[in-house]
This record gives sequence, structure tokens and C-alpha cells, in this order.
Amino acid sequence: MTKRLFLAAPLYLIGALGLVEAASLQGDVVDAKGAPLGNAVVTLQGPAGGVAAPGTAVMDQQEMRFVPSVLAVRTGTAVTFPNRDDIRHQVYSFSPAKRFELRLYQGTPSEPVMFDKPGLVVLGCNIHDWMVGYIYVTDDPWFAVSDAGGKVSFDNLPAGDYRVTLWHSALPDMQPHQGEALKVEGAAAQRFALPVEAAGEAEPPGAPPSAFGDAFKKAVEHGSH
Ligand SMILES: [Cu+2]
Repeated sequence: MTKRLFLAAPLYLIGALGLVEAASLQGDVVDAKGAPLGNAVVTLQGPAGGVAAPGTAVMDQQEMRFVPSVLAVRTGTAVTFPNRDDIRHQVYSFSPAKRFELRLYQGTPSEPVMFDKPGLVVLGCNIHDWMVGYIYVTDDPWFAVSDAGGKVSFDNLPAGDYRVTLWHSALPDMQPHQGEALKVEGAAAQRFALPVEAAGEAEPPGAPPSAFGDAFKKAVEHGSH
């Protein structure tokens, strides 16, 4: 009797692991011409399970730029804004998803900013007009920002069907785009195409002084995301 129970336990565990079969997804984000697109956001909605609660994230200011220039977070994430420069910044956003202002500061403000509504938040600095950054706040459980080579990767996804949403700051309407539905099993690979031109997407240090104003207007004119 005792022996039987002992044997039954491992069999049960094997069965349970089978139900939550883990899959992975390697993605290539490309622009209208098929060139790799960095700083694109890919978010996934899929089968329930395996998702961590929102935590914290960091948006640095370094050499008078936001680093990273695009940050994706789950709704409910607290973001800190450490200033690594030896001059002061005044970070703010007017975006409907989060209006806030961090008065002129050096170092790390004591209070992180809570991003509690999904949508696009365009960041600016009152002192340095060319500084523009983006925080993409999503309810989707899985998300990633593509690297300079357009790569995104997702590990430990539950196998199943996914809805894909894509975003990039160069999209003419700045709105998230619905991607093709996706079935993820084992080690999947997928190409994600966005109707934008990649040229100049890595904003040079000498971005035009109106960078924030342009980005903010574009985002506001086309809705609250
Ligand atoms: Cu600044």
C-alpha cells in the first residue's frame, strides 16, 4: 500500500507538467521594407497562467536622454526615474494614461511613479526639449521591446493561441496595431511586420528640439493610447 502511493505521486506530477507545457517564441520585428525594427513593443494575450504580478521598472536619464527610449510595463508597475546626469532634469507627461511631473531633481526621486492605466505615456523634460521617451503600459500578460536587431524573445509561455499587439513610435497614428493571431507550441518563431520606416528610429543625440512636442501631439491627436 505504502509503495503504491509512492509510485503514484511521480506519475501524477508528470501528468501535471504535461498540462502546462511550456513553449517559447523568437520574434523578428521588421519595418515596411523588411528591415529589422528596434524599440518596437510586442505584447501577447493568451492562455491563462504563468504570469508574474506587476513589479517595478526603471527609466534612467543618461547624457540627457531617456534610457531606454521605450519601456514596456504591465499596468500597475511602479517606475523609478533615476537621473544619472550631473545636471537636473524635470520629467513630466501630459498623456491621458499618466499625467505627472517630477520637479527639478538630481539623483533618484524618493517616490516611484505608479502606471496604473494602460496606454502610451510620452515623457518629456522641461529643461531639455529634445528629450523624449515612451512608457507603453499594457494589460497584456506578456510583452517585450525589440532590440536593435529587431529581436524579441518570450520564454515559458503556456502553449496555445495568442493575440498579438504591436507598437512603434514611428507609426503614423501612434496607435497599437493588431498583429496576426499566433499558435505557440514548442519553440516557435514569428516575423512581426509594422508599416513604418526604420530609418532614424534610433534617435540621434541631436534630435530636433521639438522631438517631445511632435511626439506628444501625434499621440494626443490620435487618442489616449
Ligand atoms: Cu532634462
